[in-house]
Amino acid sequence: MKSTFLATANIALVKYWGKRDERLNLPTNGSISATMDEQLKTVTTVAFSEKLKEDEAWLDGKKAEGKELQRISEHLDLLRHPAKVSWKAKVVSENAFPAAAGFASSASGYAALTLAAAKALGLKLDTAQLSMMARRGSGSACRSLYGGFVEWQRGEKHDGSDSFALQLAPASHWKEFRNVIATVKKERKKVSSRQGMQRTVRTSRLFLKRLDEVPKTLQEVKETIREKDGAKLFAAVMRDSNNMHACMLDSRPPIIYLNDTSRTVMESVEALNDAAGEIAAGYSFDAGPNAHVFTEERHAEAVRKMLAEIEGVEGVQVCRLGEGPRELKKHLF
Ligand code: 2P0
Repeated sequence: MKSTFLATANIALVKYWGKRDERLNLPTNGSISATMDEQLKTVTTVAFSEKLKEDEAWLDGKKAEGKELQRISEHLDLLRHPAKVSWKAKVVSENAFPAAAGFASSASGYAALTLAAAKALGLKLDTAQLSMMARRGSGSACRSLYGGFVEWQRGEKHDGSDSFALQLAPASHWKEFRNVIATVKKERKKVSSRQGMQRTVRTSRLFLKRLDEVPKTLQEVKETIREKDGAKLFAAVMRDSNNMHACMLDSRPPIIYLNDTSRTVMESVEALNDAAGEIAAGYSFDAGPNAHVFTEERHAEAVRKMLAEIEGVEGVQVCRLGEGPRELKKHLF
């Protein structure tokens, strides 16, 4: 009745921003991501017991309460239901993300929670089914079920049964691929992705144009991954990130996640590409000012040095593609 899994974060190359069903976390469009290595990991132990009266969860040593605990409990209910049990659970989860980096841990968190809970309950589910379960906890979590490059299919059905992730290529396909992450000092209180997406879907007209574009971008990005064409991939990634942030700005009231440091990163990457005479790197930003600069091994050191010198950048780390989640024999309690 106890199981422990490790899962790692994923960063979208083509972004998920918008839901067509908020309860089921069904996206308005498909997305493609790169799963990161174990520098960005979450380890979660789940144990079900007849003796427990309530679910309890400890996240990075802090007891979860209120809405946070409720969200975890509701996720456990999704797994208890097919297992036909009502036992409560104890959950302990530790993030090994760089201190104060402020990375969203919901993708690796809900991936690890889903895998550990399903295993502890003895559920026999395939990876696509587990991906669908993880999606219910947090949309982007469905992509952390696999290593390497991953596509989350939008799906068409109202019940979400065709909206899950699949692997496009394992980490071994592109060993030279890197994500140089710059942690940027935050100044403003952020709008949650959940609220932000809702606002964009409801108020942005530009977003309708984005939805026309994304299927073409997905096709293009899949091809560049297959061919390991860095220049074309990085160009597409920058365009998609900028397009998503343009839709955020087009929302009412506007949502602004980027700051001066993020903009300096953008200009510096453009300058580095100009100097190299090729598109050696491409930036991407999520719901915050941190920068993900995708590149290949031969340019990674130059990108790292460049980012480290930018005012407002608090830390830089070079990540590789990860192999995906795995079960651990050593439990957290
Ligand atoms: C992504 N983001 O594709 C996009 C890009 C942020 C910007 O997925 O409401 O935490 O739990 O489904 O997955 C962040 O959203 O949102 C996200 P929910 P989630 O990675």
